[in-house]
Amino acid sequence: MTDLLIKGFPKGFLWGGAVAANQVEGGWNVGGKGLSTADMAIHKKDLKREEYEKHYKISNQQIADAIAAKDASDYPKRRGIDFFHRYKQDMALFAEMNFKVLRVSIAWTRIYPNGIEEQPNEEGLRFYDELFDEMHKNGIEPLVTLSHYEMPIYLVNNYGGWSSRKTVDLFEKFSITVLERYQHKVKYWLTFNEIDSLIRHPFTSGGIVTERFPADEIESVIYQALHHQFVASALAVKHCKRISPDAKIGCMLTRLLTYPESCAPEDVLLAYQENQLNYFFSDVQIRGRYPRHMTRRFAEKGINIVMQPGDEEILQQHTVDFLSFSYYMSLVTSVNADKMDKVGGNIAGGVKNPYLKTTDWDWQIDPVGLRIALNDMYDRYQIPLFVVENGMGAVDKIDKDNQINDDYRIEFFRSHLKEMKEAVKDGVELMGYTSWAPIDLISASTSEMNKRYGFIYVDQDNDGNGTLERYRKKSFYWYQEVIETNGEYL
Ligand code: BGP
Repeated sequence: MTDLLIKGFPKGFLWGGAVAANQVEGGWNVGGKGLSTADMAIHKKDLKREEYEKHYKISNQQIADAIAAKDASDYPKRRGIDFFHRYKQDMALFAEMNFKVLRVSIAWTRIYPNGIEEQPNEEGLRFYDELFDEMHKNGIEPLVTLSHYEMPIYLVNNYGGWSSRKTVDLFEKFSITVLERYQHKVKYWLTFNEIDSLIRHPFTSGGIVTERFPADEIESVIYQALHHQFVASALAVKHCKRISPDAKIGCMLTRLLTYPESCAPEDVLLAYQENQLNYFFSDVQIRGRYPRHMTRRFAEKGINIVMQPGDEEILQQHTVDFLSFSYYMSLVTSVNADKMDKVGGNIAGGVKNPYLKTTDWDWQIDPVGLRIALNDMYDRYQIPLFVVENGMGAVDKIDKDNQINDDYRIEFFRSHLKEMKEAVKDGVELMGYTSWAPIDLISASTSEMNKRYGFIYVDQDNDGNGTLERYRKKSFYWYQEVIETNGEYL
């Protein structure tokens, strides 16, 4: 038995990084690209960092103003970090760090600018062809997310985004187009980024403008939209299996590990229920059905999911091959939360954990939580796992010689990777690890540039000033060595 003891990361472990089209590409109005929800995200400079919800929130007026705005100045996601033009240079840097995999997403609006066209936009398709070719040239395997926080604004304004069943059909068509086109270039696919996030930011994840629906119906609308994404995800799995039988396709969850604040059974039960709710999203995509506890939750909230005949079979028949997830923080809950100190986080806030430090953006740093989460997920599902986002946003200082000594970032990753390695030794089947993000990019929640995640510094400020030059941070060399030694050097 002891000869079966796992000593560390398996051979072929997929080390790399993760980005999303709308946060890096830029080129918002070139190559035939249509306007997306991400192009509506104005940088609200007057807001405090911790007011995440207000950063996300969008009104009819803001959408109209954004559509009328003809440049990128107030809309940082329109410019990204100009990856659209500089990806070759960036790929060389990723290769220098020894990347085996890079997670990217495909902007739906590059392929179908309004989501409804008969024929796909060849120029957009060609861009991703060239991007994937460049990855392969550098020995980097693409891991591709079909939907990462963007959709055509046309579908939002004409159909109500994911609240409409019609969006399922249009997304299915988009999925088939790209699965067919890239079948010989992409072996790893993800369906929806953080599918659970629809309940936290309905516009960013689902194209739902809340003021367009009666306030007392909005929760039902959101869960209906989520059902549509579950069905669309299952259909993408179905087509992936048909088109590329050897490819692997996974779902993607924001893993929000929640601890009870005390050992009072009421707190333990509450934490249990919050974890159960977090797993609802992966349960559907892995087990192929809604968990029974949701029936009670829906009934108590007066939510009635409308299913079309055949939906249950679709969910049942087309489950994913692996579970990928993001892990940034852990949470604490209590029945007495109202009276307790709180922490921020755009993902979720909650009660402050006195044992943990926080990032510059008040996210609780919990490496041991990653080991717990990995073990817990693997025990639950018994399918391979993939960490596809983990990292810390920080304010970096660049000195006059263009050096960035980001020891805090090295410490963040070192502590998390050590715990991840322990989980592998515990027996967890783990396919790979992609840091968020290997290069500085535009923040999903606040559209800031100064919230830096990368091993590579990008010379651009919150207002879009800068040369866009790339500089290697100290953490760049550290991660390079981690990959070179397959995680032995930590
Ligand atoms: C995840 C998203 C990413 C990413 C990350 C960090 O929820 O999938 O797109 O941005 O969070 O969040 P932020 O950019 O807001 O710091």
